[in-house]
Amino acid sequence: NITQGVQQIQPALQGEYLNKAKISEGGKKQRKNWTSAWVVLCSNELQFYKESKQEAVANLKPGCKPEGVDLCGAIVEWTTEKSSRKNVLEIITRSGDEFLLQSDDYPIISKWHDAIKKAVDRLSSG
Ligand code: I3S
Repeated sequence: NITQGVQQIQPALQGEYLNKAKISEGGKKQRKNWTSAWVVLCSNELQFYKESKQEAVANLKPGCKPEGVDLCGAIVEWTTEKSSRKNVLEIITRSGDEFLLQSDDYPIISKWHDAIKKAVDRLSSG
């Protein structure tokens, strides 16, 4: 049952809307396209939903999963070079996918930076 499956996920950080752009896939540069995504941090992955979780649950079709980013071995850094926007966080996965996360609100994005870094550190030490 999908609803149960989604509820079993225990987020390390509750969902929040952040601006997101995927700029590389498997090491290959992609055209940047900023969108607003509902972001949830679980123990080993970052999940992107189009809408807040409750709505996402209702919209999930059997077999459909949110877009998940494997944080194991990922690199998380602030970047001032990959965008002209302020408060931009860069996440590079082990498989060479590269994402930018951004919020105009520094305390918000800073909280996500710290939590994602912590999750990555925990995964590499465990
Ligand atoms: O890194 P880029 O290519 O300068 O990123 C900009 C572009 O994606 C641009 O769209 P076009 O590809 O249609 O020109 C976006 O409108 C800009 O927002 C991107 O730059 P910022 O600095 O906002 O990340």
